[in-house]
Amino acid sequence: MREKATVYLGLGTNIGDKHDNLMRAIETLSLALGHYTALSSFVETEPWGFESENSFLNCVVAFKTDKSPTQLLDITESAERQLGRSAKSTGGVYSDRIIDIDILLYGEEIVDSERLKIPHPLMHERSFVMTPLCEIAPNALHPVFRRRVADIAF
Ligand code: PH2
Ligand code: MG
Ligand code: MG
Repeated sequence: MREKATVYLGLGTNIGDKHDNLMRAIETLSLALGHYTALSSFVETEPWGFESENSFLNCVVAFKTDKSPTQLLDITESAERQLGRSAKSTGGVYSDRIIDIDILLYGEEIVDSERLKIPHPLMHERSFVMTPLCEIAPNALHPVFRRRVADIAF
């Protein structure tokens, strides 16, 4: 069995009851991963990378898990489907969504497969990720840049 890794997940929603969507996502993830070890504030953010009249509610949540990165991806995708997310955005074309769950960091591992890239390739460019991540994990290491989250966040 692999050692437990601390994983950071970025959650976002911009339609429906956003607070409820985040709470239900965290509950659904906890059923598969156990209770979270850290949870950021919920922050209201403007849509990044696309236009929408619907602002986002974002947060970052941490779990300790012995699931592999791909098992973790299965769990996050299944939670998205359970909460009613139908389509995934493809090729950087974003749309309104009930819930999006992205794997940001998996310990200090780097994963670069067709299906999964960790660290999340755009995380450092997104304040809706870096602000809540920095709140709960300022000392976590970004294994590609070899820098602490607090030193990358803006
Ligand atoms: N997610 C995106 C694209 N743009 N903007 C905000 N504010 N919050 C998000 O979670 C978000 C976004 C792609 O998943
Ligand atoms: Mg996303
Ligand atoms: Mg996603």
